[in-house]
Parts: sequence; structure tokens; C-alpha cells
Amino acid sequence: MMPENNALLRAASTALLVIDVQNDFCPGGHLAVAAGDAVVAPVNAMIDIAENVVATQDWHPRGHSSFASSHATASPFDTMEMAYGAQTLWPVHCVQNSTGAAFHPGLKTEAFQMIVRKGFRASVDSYSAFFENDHKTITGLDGYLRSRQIDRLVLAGLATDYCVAFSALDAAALGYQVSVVMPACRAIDLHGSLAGQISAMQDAGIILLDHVPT
Ligand code: VGL
Ligand code: ZN
Repeated sequence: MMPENNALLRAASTALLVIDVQNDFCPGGHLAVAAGDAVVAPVNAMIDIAENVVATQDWHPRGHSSFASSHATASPFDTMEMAYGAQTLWPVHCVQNSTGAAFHPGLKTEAFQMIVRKGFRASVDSYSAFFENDHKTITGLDGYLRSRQIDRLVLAGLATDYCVAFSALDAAALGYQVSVVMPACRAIDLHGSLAGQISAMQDAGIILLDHVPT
């Protein structure tokens, strides 16, 4: 049976998956998401009651192929064809060991049981917590969750239409029951990406919660 909503985060078979709540995605950061820091309070409230908490951390080497500055003549937010398909180019962000790559200082990181770093290979970006953008290379998170018998995921963080949505869609395809806590997410919203990803998540059977589970 599905746990009641108020038991969702307390269940041993559920993990809260905190996506990329890092300084560079917050106001003042290199790829700031509007009001990105507004997710910290609701994420912390969920951390307080969650049995299992896993986080992702965008973690790029200098000169990463997803940075516009790594390519002659490219500008941030352009699209470039890579070996694995179309890739949006971004401002330099979340460089390994930089302040921008650190978690937001207000986040209750002590509760993180596992931190999945992604985007550390120079030639391939990774939005999803499960697969890199080639849709083939795994991060290992699926194996970790399966071996802990976790089959239900509650996602929150940054950005709704990129790393949160890609993670949620991969999780649903892998067979997890997935909820996304919309008030604990903020979007980049490039060329209608937010509306597109909301429909894609709904079509995949992902539950989009309009409240923070308590
Ligand atoms: C993200 C763009 C580039 C995200 C990460 O966390 O949504 N977006 N890298
Ligand atoms: Zn990135």
C-alpha cells in the first residue's frame, strides 16, 4: 500500500532527493535561478522529518564542455550539438571546490546520507541524478537506492526544469514512485522549458505536489 501523504517522508522505503541546492544556483551565483534560495526553508523542513536524505551536487571541472566559454564563439544559453545530442551551454558554474559549488550555507547538509556528484566528466554534462546526458553513463544512484530497498522518491531543489525534471523522469522510467515538491523547487525557464517539463513529468505519472509534505 502507498503510505499516507503525511507518512511519505517518514517511510523507510522513501528518500528525499535534494537536487543541486548550491550557491551558484542561488541569487548572486554564476547561474542564479530566480529566488533559488527560497527552496532552503522548505527543503530543511522536509529534511527534519525524512528517514532518508540523498543530495546531488553539480561538480564540474574547469573548462567543462557545458560551459559556453569552453567553445570559440559560443554564448551562454546557446545550444550546441555534442556527440550525445543537443546540449545547452551555460555560464561557468559549480566548478569543483569553488564556493559556487558548495551547498547553500543554510542547508541542513549534516542530514545527507549520500551525496551524488555529477557533471565531473569534461566531455559530458549530467542533469539527472541517475544518468549523464548521454542517457547511458550511470551515476550509481539507482544501485544505491535499490540496495537500500528505497522505491519511492520525493524530489526538491534546483532547477525544476533541468536537474529536478531530468532526475524525476529518469527515476520514473527506472520504476520509482516519484513526487516533486513544487514549492521547494525553482526554475530556470529557458524557451518554455518549465511548461514542457511539467507536462513531461505529468505524462510520466510523476506526482507534482503543490504543498510541502509534513
Ligand atoms: C543545472 C544547468 C546546468 C541544474 C545544472 O542543476 O538544474 N542546470 N547545470
Ligand atoms: Zn551544471
